[in-house]
Amino acid sequence: MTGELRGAAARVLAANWAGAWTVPSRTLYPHQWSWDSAFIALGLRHVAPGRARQELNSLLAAQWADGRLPHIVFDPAVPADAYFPGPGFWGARTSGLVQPPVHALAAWEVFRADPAGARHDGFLPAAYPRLAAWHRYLRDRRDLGGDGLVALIHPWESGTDNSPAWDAPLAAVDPVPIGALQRRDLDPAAGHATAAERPTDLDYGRYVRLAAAYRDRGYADTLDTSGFAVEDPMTNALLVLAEHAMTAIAAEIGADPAPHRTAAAELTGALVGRLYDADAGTFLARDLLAGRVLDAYTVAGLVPLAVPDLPVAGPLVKTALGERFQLGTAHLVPSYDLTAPDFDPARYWRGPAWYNTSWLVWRGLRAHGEAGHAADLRARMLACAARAGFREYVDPHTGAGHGSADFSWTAALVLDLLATRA
Ligand code: 2M8
Repeated sequence: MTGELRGAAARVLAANWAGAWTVPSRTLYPHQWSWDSAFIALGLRHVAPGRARQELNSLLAAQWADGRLPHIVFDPAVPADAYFPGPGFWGARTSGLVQPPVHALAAWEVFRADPAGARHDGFLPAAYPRLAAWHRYLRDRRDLGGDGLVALIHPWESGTDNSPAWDAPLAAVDPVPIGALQRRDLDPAAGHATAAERPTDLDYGRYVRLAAAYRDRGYADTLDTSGFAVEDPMTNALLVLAEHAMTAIAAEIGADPAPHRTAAAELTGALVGRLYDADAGTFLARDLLAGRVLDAYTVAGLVPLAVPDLPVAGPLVKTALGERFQLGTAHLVPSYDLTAPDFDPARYWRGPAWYNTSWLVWRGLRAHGEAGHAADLRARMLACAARAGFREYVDPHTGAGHGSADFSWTAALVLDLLATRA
């Protein structure tokens, strides 16, 4: 089975290769997405390390002068109306939003897969200053709460776009009228998703309102002009991992690792101090505008388990094993609390289980000495992919596949799991 699965996963990535990067899916997502490319590179490194470097390089080449890495880089060869909101909406060749910072981790792992090839290409010396500027943008410009954590100004920035955690802050946003939306994600002619699996029109109206407002104020990152501002535990945890990776990258290329070690420690302290809820046994996001904790149990609250030296790993594992996430029984790690009345097994980030967040929890289990649970989760992820194919996400109760087929990060992370035994 292993050889077949590996071959099938590599074929998905080959079919989705667009020349210098990989599209997340040929149907739903025809451009380059930021954190998708990082996960894709983590898998590609096992079958085509040169392509993995190209994947990251092409994203880094789209970096803005202020350091941000855009959440989507549009392919000029793709018709302008193939995805909404596309280049016409943004008036640029990229979106102006960002996504979680998985890139430095990916760059380091891509280097380790083929040090000779990477050294020959000058991969890390070229990537390092760009990654450092990216992290500086997040830490300086996006610390909207002034407490040392990154704030997100749009649900799309979280990667878990439709998370129930965002319902309360989104409720305050005036939606763009449905008639004005040109949703492409629901177009059946283009082989797209069913409405029951995607965000509602009301949510889309709010996403578009927030994105247009950010664009129209020239991407100014200020709390008082943001209609949405949240501190997300997953984004901040991933920045900790990214700074740990920068420590290793700096050492490899002869730069000073100390600032990255300091940044990782500071961010870990702020993450635990500000977003961990001991009573809940998980990390919870915070709404900066309303000054309240967003008390939805989501997978984003478990992902900090991937942070090394996390002082609260024990209770977090307990929460993952408990009734809300049912690690060891569920198929992968559900995106949302299985016991919540509004849990939905098929709708976007409101219940289904995804491979990237499950892979991060798997890494966390390994990092904190939970080898048995890690091996079990790995086996479940591989079994699901073997049965359902490389689907975008799965029903955590049945393992049935949902969303796009031949989804790139699913194939990539399966390759990574296959390359790692435990
Ligand atoms: C989903 O997000 C896009 C917007 O960025 C969409 O719904 O159209 C999310 O799952 C996000 O995490 C992912 O990066 C993107 C592409 O796979 O799709």
